[in-house]
Amino acid sequence: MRLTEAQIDFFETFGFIKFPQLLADSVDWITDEFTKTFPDYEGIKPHDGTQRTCIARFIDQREKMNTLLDDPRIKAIGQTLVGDDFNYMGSDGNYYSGETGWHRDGYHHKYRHIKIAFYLDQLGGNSGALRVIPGSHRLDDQYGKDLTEKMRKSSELWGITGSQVPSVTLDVTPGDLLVFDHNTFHAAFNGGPNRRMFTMNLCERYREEDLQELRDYISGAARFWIDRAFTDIMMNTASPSRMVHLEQVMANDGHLAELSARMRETMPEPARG
Ligand SMILES: O=C(O)CCC(=O)C(=O)O
Repeated sequence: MRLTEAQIDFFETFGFIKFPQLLADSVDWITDEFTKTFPDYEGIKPHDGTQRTCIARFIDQREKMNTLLDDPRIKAIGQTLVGDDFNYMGSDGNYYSGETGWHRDGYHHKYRHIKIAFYLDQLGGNSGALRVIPGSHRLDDQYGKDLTEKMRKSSELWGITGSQVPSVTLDVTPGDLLVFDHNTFHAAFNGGPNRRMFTMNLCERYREEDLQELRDYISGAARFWIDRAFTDIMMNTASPSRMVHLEQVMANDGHLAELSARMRETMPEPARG
């Protein structure tokens, strides 16, 4: 499977795309695995609905979930949008509570980073569905620059709340996949205390001269107190074709354990996002 030219062009123009019911046949087992991952994860408090609960390396935790990285539909999204030899850049699993304000996940000029979001509840604009600002991934545009400066000041500048900022709301039914460029501004409003969602992040393979940039990105994972970018189970069960998507990060995460050790000394608990 490859995305169509129309899907690619839509993504490149607007910075996001929805695939309705692409994983409809897998929702039951994915939801079951999602639910089982939280109680099994050491060091995390049960979700009580007052704040976000987040597990990093989420699809890495259980062998069956690892196979999402081998799923032809996920690979087709990755291969079409970030190249045949794309890097898997980790995953997080969440019980969200309440709203998520407007933000970008990155500010990448050279390499495209994408997020694939799996929401496991039916959501609309009044119940925490993801909202995106079309075109906001275009950092080269004056539009993109204006948004960078202004998005956090919507009430001061425009007299409106975050939920009133013009955007597209991506209603979801479990089985849909939402894909967006990390540079795209996104948010969620009116969510309940237990929104279930996990992500997979993918990016273009970095060129040799930019590997320090990749290592700097990987450093960000230290806040989750993890020693390697991927779990042993994800790496040890990898087929040669999965390994294509792991190898560049595996070769560049040697500094993570030391950084994580430092984070453990200064943070009361691993980051929640
Ligand atoms: O669903 C949400 O609350 C926000 C998701 C989000 O910001 C993200 O995954 O980067």
